[in-house]
Amino acid sequence: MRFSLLSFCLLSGTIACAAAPAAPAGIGPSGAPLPAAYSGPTRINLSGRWDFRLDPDRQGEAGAWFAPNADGTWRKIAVPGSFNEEFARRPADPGDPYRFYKGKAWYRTRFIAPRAGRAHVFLHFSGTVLRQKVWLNGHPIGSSVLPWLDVAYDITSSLSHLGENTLVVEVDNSILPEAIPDAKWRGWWDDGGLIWPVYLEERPAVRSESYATTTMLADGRWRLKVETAVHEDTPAKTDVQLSLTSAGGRLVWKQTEEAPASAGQTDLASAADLTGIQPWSPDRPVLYRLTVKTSAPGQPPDLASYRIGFRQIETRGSQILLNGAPITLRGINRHEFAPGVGQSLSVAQNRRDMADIKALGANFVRLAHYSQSQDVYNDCDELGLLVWTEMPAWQSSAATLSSPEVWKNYAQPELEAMVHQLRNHPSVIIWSVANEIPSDKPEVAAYIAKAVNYVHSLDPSRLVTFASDKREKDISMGPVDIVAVNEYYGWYYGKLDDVGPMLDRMHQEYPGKPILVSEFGSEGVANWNRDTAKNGSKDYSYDYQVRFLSAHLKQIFAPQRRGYVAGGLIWVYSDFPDPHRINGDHPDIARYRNSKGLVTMDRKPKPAYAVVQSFYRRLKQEER
Ligand code: ADA
Repeated sequence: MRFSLLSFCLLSGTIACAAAPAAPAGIGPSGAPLPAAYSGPTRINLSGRWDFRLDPDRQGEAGAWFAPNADGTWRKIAVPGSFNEEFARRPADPGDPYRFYKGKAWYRTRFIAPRAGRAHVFLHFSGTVLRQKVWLNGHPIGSSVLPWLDVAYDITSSLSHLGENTLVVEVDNSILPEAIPDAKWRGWWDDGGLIWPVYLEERPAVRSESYATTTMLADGRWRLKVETAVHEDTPAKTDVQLSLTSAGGRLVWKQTEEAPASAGQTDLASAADLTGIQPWSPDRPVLYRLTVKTSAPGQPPDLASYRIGFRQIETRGSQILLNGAPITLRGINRHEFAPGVGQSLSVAQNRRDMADIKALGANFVRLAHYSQSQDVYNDCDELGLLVWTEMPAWQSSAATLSSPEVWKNYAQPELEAMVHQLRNHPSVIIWSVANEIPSDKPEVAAYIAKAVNYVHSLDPSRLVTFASDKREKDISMGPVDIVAVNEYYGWYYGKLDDVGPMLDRMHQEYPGKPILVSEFGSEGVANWNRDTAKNGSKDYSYDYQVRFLSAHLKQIFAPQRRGYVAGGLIWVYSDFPDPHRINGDHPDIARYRNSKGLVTMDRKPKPAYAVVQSFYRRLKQEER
């Protein structure tokens, strides 16, 4: 069975997901269709209680657990969800067989297929940690090694329209030594499972398969470019009708393109110069709706509809320009995590988080360190939050990053899927290719150059960078658009006042590039008692968190640095469970969790929240 990659999907205006290369063989995007808003009800949600069993001895495949009637003891589990979260005893218990389980686990569900109406049925997994293999009715469907990304398979030929279908998925959350992420990964809790929704999407024989929308500002006018790929199972006379409407439903632009009658994929591009456009910005996040209707004789039209915004991001010397004007980025990092659900947050919880980040006075968020749920990007589009989004090369080793196999099977397909899945969100302005890697080594500099150039070739309209913790020792900054530094002066090393001078030195080294502080933060734990803390311990008090952030904000956003420091991103919005902090020299009160949040895990604001809020709001007012 053919494995398929989707590069984008939408339903009723909800951008859902996108492509994903599969299997270790390094298969590139096959150009499978993108789920879309149709004229009929074509999306079937497979969420619910599925059968589940662990496979600690890795016997499942040899024992044919994928067979529709495989016996053995299966228990029930929520999909979407994580098996580490669902079955773990809390709080973290090192003896817990589920909390720390790393390995294979099996999921099974049964469903009735839609009546045979459209030519193709695609099966989507919106997010898996870490890898998956899929069987339908006992037949192998495909596999994927791409975590936190949408993966889709064309299941048409294995699907039964007559009776029940049995879908079986093997998930493996063991960490591979050389993959992305690799064995160095300990940056956040590695909950395994089918963490985001699973659903079916029907598509006709002639359909559009990818959508890339670019907006460019030139001489006060907006140019819109829409690129689609039309797929025809067999040659057909095909029309692609594009239309753009305002939020109020007013028709702004319409154009029809003809695709040649030829089997397979044809790339189409349309462009228009438009007047009277309201640009998208954090202060006025104006959205339009683009509808792509692909029609061929004898089939219902293939209809995709999604929201776009007119905005341009670029650098000029050491400044970042949004829609032609310099912008100061008041930012914060965010993990997608909540207690009890791991990374499977509800749409409402994601929305609450993003609205709270907006209320903080921020105009910028780094979605660290992986592609988050599609609804998070939708929220950012709507609320007006600029986004830095990242591939999960978290502290990956030099060996991993310089391996041609890792590039072929993980890095390259992950970068490609990330760009294809998120490129129509106006909020996304920065692609990041790594976090805290050994960027003081030549082989890592070579990786950065390759990754940055590759992402630029996929999307020349956005900025590309990575988060470096090497500061002056970094030798990989040549190809990046922004010099991004993670710094923890006054926490892991140095003094609070060291930040500004380091930024000035970085500017001297890279006078032609904007600088962003991609992480800065200190822990804040309720009732931390400095007097009883061990000698030499860091200060985990709420007071110190306020002092730390005030000192860093003052230096990062100092008026005299505005010309070259484009902004900063606090580490982090909410506390989260952190495997780094299970053992080591962390005080008991800070074990298991990273407490650098401005809000606690259950979203209660710490004193630092109000301090940052008044700083960011003042900054915003000063800019007016
Ligand atoms: C790193 C890393 C983050 C976070 C932070 C910390 O720099 O990029 O993921 O874990 O440190 O709190 O130590």
